[in-house]
Amino acid sequence: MLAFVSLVAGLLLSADPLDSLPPGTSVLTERPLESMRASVQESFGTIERHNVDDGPDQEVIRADVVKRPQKPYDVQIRFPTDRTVAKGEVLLVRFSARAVARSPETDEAVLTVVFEQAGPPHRKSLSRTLEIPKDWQRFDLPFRADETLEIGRAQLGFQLGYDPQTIEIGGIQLLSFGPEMDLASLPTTRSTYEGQSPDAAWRAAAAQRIEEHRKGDLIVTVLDPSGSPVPGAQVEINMLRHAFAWGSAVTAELLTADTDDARKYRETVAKLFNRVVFENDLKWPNWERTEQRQTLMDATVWLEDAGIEIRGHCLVWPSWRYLPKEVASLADNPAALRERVNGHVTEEASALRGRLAEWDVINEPYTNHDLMDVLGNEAMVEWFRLARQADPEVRLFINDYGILSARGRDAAHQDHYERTIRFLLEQQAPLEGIGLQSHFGDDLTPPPRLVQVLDRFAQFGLPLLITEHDINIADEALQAEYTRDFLTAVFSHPAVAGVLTWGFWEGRHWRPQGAYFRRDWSVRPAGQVWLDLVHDQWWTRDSGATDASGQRKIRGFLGRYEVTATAEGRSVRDTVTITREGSRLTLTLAEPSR
Ligand code: 9MR
Repeated sequence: MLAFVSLVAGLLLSADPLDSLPPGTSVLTERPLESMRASVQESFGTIERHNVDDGPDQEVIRADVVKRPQKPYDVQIRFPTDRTVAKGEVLLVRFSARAVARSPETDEAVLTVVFEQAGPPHRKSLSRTLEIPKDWQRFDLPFRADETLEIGRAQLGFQLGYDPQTIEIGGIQLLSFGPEMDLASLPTTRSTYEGQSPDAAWRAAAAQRIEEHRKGDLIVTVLDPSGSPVPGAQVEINMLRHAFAWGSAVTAELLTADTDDARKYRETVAKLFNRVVFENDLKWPNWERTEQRQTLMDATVWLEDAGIEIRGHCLVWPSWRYLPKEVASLADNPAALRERVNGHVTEEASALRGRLAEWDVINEPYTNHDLMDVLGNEAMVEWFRLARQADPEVRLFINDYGILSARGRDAAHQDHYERTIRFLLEQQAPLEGIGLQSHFGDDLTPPPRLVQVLDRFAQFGLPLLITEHDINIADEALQAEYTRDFLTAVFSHPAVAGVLTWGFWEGRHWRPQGAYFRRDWSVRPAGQVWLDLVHDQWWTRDSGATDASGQRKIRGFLGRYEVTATAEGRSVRDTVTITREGSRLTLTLAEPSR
């Protein structure tokens, strides 16, 4: 019977080639709308069944959001599974949707589709945030189940709690194709973002800003031993190092270990990056493990020798769960707690004095504020002052997530960050830089929006740093495309001082599919984008002859250069830094030897 049904379904579906799917079994009840569970508080909007005459079904679901709740899942429809889903099974969510009304403020309509555990912690095998167009569009989202979940223990969810919007959803199916199915053979709706097209308007503006803010003029003058200009001298100008920080999170262990992977790891770090941040080694609980100090110090020495700057992450991550366990036991004793935290800031910052370029003094204060809840916000000011006393040269940063990511639409998070920065500056905390983490899922922020958010945080006149960039999506082509656009947009913004990716190798990455290099060290397309942009397109190499006045003039990316001039069989070489103000270098050829 089942085979017959899928055969008939297959025949019907094959009318449209886009529709054709291999035979699968439904994981939902026969009429999903009957088993639907809607959850929404009245103040946020309504969810109703609704009849349409041009939709995928006669009856669809209409969600009307009138006010943005705190979390997307505060407005949600769920469909419990009607059979057990086994780990490794290949599934496909298919549905159609249209936006009847878009957010008046952002002109967007979005929803997140999840396949997850039906109860806490709601672990997800699928989570996709999609932009919904004005007219009905069908979405196909194939995925593999990460775990076995008995009938009813998993659910398909549509989260709609974004800015005010009205979205209709119909034709909902969740099909299983068993474990053998090739995921890539199923239809997939790719994520898109505004500004993705090759002729999008923001590109020319970004290219112009890059030309203006990221380059400087260099005049090389070649003189003979008597001080006269030498026309026609051959001059080679080679970039050695970017002024802009291009970096990654690293682990002390792999910077010091004696394995093939560790050697490859170090080689890659030295080739790709001029700044790094320890992913975990400097966090307070890790720092307390003094038996690991030697590895950390060895890694630091290796980096110093390689000329790679180090940013410290992080002195205080103010949530009990990120602090050493016994710190929470001081929650009822503010004086002791304050002393313990202050003591730590002074101790760690002093121990690393002179070795770090930057410190994240505070990490993620929006979500993590247990310490401030007990000690007051003034405690943050104190941590900055103590860090400054302990290490007068290091640049002091604050760092948070959710500012540029997720379409740059988390207004509450952004507002809080702005308020916190303003508070610290008003209190004269020595805050010198603003970290924007930039972890992305598939809700990719349109590049023009990135620039808007960067403008907002540039108002303080402090350097902005992209501290933890990654794109955790399976679609490698899209990942590469967005890597290119993200790097271009942030490099074009004059307030941005650098970009660090949160790890680069799949063998050591918190989101392995986000890594530039696969486990076997083959490069993913996104990694190739980094190489092409940072080491080619934005890297200056010049070669040519001096003009009649003995000069060679170029415009090059800001950074350090090696310049070699050759004439009449003699060569002279020196280094120079190209700055925004423009630089000059005079090379004097030696007397010919007799
Ligand atoms: O990638 C880090 C992971 O290995 C750690 O287990 C985790 C907890 O210390 O922290 C991760 O890094 C986080 C960073 O410190 C702050 N921003 C979010 C990062 C990813 O969770």
